[in-house]
Amino acid sequence: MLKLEQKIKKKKASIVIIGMGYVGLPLALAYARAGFSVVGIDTSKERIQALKRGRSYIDDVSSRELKEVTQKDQLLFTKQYSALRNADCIVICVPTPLSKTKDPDLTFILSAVKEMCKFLRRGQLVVLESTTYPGTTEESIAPMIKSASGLQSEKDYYLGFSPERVDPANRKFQLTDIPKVVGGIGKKSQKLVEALYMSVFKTMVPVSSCRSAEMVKLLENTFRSVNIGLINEMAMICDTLKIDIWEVIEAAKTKPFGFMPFYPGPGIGGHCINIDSMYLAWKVRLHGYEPKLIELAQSINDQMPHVVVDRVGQVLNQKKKPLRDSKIFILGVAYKKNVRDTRESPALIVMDKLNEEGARIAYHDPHVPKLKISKGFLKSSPLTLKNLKRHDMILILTDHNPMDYDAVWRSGLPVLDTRNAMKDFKKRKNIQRL
Ligand code: SAJ
Repeated sequence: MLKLEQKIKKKKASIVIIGMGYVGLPLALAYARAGFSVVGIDTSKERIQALKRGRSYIDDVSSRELKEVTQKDQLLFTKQYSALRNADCIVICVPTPLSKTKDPDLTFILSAVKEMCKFLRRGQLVVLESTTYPGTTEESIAPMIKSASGLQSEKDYYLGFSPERVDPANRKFQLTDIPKVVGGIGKKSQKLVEALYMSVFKTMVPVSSCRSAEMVKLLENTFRSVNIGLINEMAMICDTLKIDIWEVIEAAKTKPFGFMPFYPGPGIGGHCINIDSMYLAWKVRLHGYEPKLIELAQSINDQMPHVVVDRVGQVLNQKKKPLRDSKIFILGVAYKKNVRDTRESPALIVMDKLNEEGARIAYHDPHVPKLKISKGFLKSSPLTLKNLKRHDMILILTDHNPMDYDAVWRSGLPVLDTRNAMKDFKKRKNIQRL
């Protein structure tokens, strides 16, 4: 057994996690609570200061949990990459966004690897968790480390990939309950990556290579993007045929096999689903293959905010009101329910479009006290009957719960409910859905 493997198994291995975001911080906490000595590195001074004071800015990590491990010095935080000198295992959890031209943007990974190479030494294990296209670890990271440090993977140090499967605000699955897919650049690396994750995760899912592990994640999220595209198209088909898509989905999901429900909505937000399939499409195009289904789903999903704006116009029309100067109260602006993240939220597109059409918008979101849209900043407006009644209609874009949908119903205003958030209300004459 490799010396490092023994150290990991005895929890004597020191772990350094680069990137204290919604992936890295919960992972750092999990290792610290398992008894490892962990250092979290982040380039943000504010984040490091907050973490040192035991203040968590990640919903899935409470400040209490954080204080428990930082007080025992099991989990330390620093901006300094020099902390990597004493690391046995290094896990990279930095963002992989899209560039302005919708191509993969690996700048965060490459700058983390560049800094890491200044301190990388023989015998260390490096694992990348950031979602990226197949081939990144083997074709970009390993050669970059070789040229920057002279160290050869599998010989001088060990290298693997393990996709993050953190689902923000998902209370059903604890991080360490979620099976961990692990791939190594060679057999020794594979063994060490497995040993590292086996010390905190309940189930290992070893695959044959880093590129397989990279692809697993992209399949998982492209599966979602394409199925969301399908159900959004089904919603438009049912609207055309005057069929209730929501009733159809509820009935279809009674099939105990071969079906998985997805729900129509105002489009895909967040920093996973929308982006991951574009990473895959970009990579495979380099090899001369033009992915069709991925692109088509993307275009259907991108169309949804505009479908919503058209439907708002129809709802107002039914009341003989033009979109221009109508007052629209928007409920929920986060990209999905019960989160505060508004990155890529379809609500931002809907709100900008409504503004362009001359509508006057206000919003209420208990998780988003203020919001920046093209026209400037808006503050969350109180969800009170009095305030609602100042408007011409209500548009539900995110189905947070709890939320006072009763007040919405009592307002008597026309409601366009794009998430079926008010499905339990029996008297529905004012409520329309996608
Ligand atoms: N959405 C729909 N209809 C659906 C499902 C989602 O319109 O039926 C929309 C959501 O409102 C949101 C977007 O799509 O705007 C993405 O939603 P999501 O449920 O996929 O949530 P994410 O983006 O937070 O995805 C994460 C992913 N986790 C990781 O990448 C580790 C994904 O793999 C999870 O499956 C997903 O959470 C989850 O299941 O909640």
